[in-house]
Amino acid sequence: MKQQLEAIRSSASAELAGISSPQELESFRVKILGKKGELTSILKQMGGLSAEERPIIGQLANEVRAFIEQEISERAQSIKEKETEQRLLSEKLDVTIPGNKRPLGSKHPLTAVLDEVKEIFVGMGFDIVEGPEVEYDYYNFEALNLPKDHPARDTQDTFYITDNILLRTQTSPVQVRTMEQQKPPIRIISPGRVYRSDAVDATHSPLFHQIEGLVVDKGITMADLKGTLEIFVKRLYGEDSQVRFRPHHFPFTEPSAETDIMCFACGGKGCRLCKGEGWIEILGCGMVHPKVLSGCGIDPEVYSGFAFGLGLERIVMRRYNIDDLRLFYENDLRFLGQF
Ligand code: 2U9
Repeated sequence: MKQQLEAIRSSASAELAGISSPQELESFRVKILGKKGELTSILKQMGGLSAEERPIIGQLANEVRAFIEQEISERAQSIKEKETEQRLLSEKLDVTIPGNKRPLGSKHPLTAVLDEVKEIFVGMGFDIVEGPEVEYDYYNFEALNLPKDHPARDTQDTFYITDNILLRTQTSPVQVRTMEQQKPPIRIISPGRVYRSDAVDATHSPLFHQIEGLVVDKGITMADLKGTLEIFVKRLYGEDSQVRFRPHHFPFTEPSAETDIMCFACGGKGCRLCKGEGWIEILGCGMVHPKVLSGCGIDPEVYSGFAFGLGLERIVMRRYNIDDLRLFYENDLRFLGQF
């Protein structure tokens, strides 16, 4: 029995030296010290020993057990250290390697110019108001003095959802809703998406953006309209810009005008950009029609107002010499990266 114990002790050391994983180590422990292990089965035979032999063998058995436990724990420790060392090696982080540069985005040109326009009007005391893109026929047409037989109301030009619900063709419904809810003075711009049933080409899109404005108060005149829009144009295009107002017709304003800016490419001489005109149209405007005011619950005998509207895409196309409207909606980074 003594020899058996000595043999276990000496073979344990050799066997442990070849063990390199915690799983192997556990199997080894079970093989020697477990319930059915080699050392345990020897201890079970101690009942057959004489009274003199039993304490000697018992002591040796305890020594061998303590030795093997110690060896196992040392081996466990060294396996753990090796593992940590390996992990540290494989997870080594070189903080001096340059990082992966994330390309910074930029504002879409429509957003950039819209932000400029907003800032100019906010600076003049206007509020920015938004409203639904799916509208009632009443807010989009009826309230704006567009009679039932007006060509804009044709299904060829407007996306109808039902007989009286449509995709707004202008942002004017926002102004109508504001007038219904708010007493003058009113000073607002309403930017947003509008929809027309147009086939897509370089200058047409079924979706585009408008910025409309409305001022209503006591004593508002055409002089306020001209002064406000002249300041706007000079802030957007530069203080040297020249502005002119041409008579025009809109059903919702009376009198109405179109506003032109002297061509910034040729200085009014006439060139390709202004098609030989010397002037470029940038927006439409007028004094709000008395029928529109009274329809919105505002007494035209007490109050008057002016309104204007501009197409954002056209402004941005001219600003950056963009010749195809479709580029705005394709999200091609080669295009967007230029702004
Ligand atoms: C209310 C009363 C009047 C808004 C106006 C224009 C003139 C105009 C066009 C510019 C280019 C539309 O995008 S475009 O095709 N708009 O010329 N818009 S006055 O007049 C209003 C709006 C609301 C209650």
